[in-house]
Amino acid sequence: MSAQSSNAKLNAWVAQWAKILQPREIQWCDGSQTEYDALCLALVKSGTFTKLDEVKRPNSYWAHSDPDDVARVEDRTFICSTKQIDAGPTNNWRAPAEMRIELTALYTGAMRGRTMYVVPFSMGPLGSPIAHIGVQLTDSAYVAVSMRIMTRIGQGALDALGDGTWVPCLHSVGAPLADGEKDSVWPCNPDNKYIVHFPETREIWSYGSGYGGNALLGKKCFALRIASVMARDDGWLAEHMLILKLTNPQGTHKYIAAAFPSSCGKTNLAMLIPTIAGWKAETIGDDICWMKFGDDGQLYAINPEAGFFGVAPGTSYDTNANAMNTLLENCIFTNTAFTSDGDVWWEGMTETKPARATDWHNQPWNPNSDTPAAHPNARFTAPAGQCPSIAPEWQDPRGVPISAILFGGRRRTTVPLVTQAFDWDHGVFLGSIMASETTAAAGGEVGKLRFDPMAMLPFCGYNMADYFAHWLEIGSKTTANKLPQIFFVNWFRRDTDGRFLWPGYGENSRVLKWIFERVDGRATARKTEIGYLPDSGSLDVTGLKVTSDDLGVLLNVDAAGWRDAIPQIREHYAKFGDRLPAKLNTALDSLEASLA
Ligand code: SAT
Ligand code: MN
Repeated sequence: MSAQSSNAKLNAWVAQWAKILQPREIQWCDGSQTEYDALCLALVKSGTFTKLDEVKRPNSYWAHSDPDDVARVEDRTFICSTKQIDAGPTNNWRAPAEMRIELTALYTGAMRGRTMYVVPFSMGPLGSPIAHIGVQLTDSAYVAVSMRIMTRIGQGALDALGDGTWVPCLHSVGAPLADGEKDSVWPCNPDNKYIVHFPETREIWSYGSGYGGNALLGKKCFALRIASVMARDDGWLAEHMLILKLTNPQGTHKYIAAAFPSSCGKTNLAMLIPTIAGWKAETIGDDICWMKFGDDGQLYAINPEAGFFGVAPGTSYDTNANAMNTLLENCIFTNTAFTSDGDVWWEGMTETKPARATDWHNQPWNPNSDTPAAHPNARFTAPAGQCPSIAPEWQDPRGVPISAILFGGRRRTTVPLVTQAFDWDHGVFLGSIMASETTAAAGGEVGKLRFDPMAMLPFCGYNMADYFAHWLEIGSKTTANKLPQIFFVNWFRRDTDGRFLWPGYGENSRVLKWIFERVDGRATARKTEIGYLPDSGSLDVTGLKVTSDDLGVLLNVDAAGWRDAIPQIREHYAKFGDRLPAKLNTALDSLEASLA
């Protein structure tokens, strides 16, 4: 059965693009299991998918991509606002009219020989006042089935849309097929990728890539870049944050949102198993958080997604048992290894490596091979509903009230384990000066320190200075006691030999406990130049194997390190010129003065 739309504008839009893209046929996706299974079967036939052993991992598939299509491409990502200044200094900008001409030329005939899938989807629970609808046109069946896991697709989304407006999302892998031409296993156009956003008209045009955030347009393109613009215009927040529910031994719970750059452990934190007795953590979302004000003046959050697109390498029963148990069935694995017994494997999954496997290049691999079996940005695509730690209210259309917001990056030095901001504005300041070492989630050098404010550097759809102003503005929309408290965290501190000082993973529950109790006004803290830090004794370290020297470093203000960072922060701020909110410069001046 194919989905049907009575939205005349939508039908006209689809027809208009079909004329340009010239697909062999058009398939409206209804989101049913039957449709999903048929598409997966077709992907097996075309060689894109290999079905995993039905007993070991039912209803699951392995895919390996083109080696030139393995991650987000930030240098090919564009914000096409009318004025360049509105894209800001951190985004690539191109004039919209020019970009439309350039891409329309590429889109012309781009779907020849292929099916165009029309994928209506809801970001957020169907009908939630916090949710929004998109429709993606794509010539990739891999993308269509992935969208079914990652979002709520099909007739339900069309019904929620009614005759309303949607975010149009165009996607082509840019690899038309001539008559009788054999398709490649991972069609794409590596030398011609475009991930384009038109913020003023809220449109997404993507071309040339079939991987992750480049192609599953509901995720970074819509839920962050376009949604951040919608949020600015309409007074809410669209953020690169996980959402976690934390319950104390007395049965009281709070919801926490936390921003970390890609591949810095959001999925692990979202599914963490506390090591401290009596505490319970549950998952609402692992990547994106949309927050709108409720009638009571509090910020309510939904996870706009319905699945996890998580980094596979490093995921194991030790590091993230809830993720491992989410992956038991109904999943797609991309760029992991495929084992000789019909399952998947990646570095860090098990201590013993499989004796034989097929690596992500589709080549024979064994433990003596000198290349990794899985690509460092290999991913699992898994339905959120099958995560053992998923909170019962994860699809509550009203969202969940957020009590605390965490900002964190990968920092070897300087940044303490946890710091509480003095107030909302100071928290925005801390978020704006966040920096992190780069990871394999995007093309480019790995391990390089860069400013990544609020973990939104690659995802903010407008001028980041205006984004800071919007955050400050949000803080003035309600009374201070209704705003989430803001914290700055760093699990990644190392000593000079590169050894991690903090064990991370489940032990991060100790930090979450301190945060929970700070929000309640119970845990004690000392006021420092950079914010409130845990008092000696107020961070629960019972049973923890961390030396007091290491703890000292983790909870110390490295005044010299911060002093050294000030010129870099000034340089970072200078990029924004006079668009930067004055409050942030004032906060930096007072930090500098206090450190002197
Ligand atoms: O953008 S992706 O979804 O491919 C991964 C990420 O960067 O978080
Ligand atoms: Mn992400």
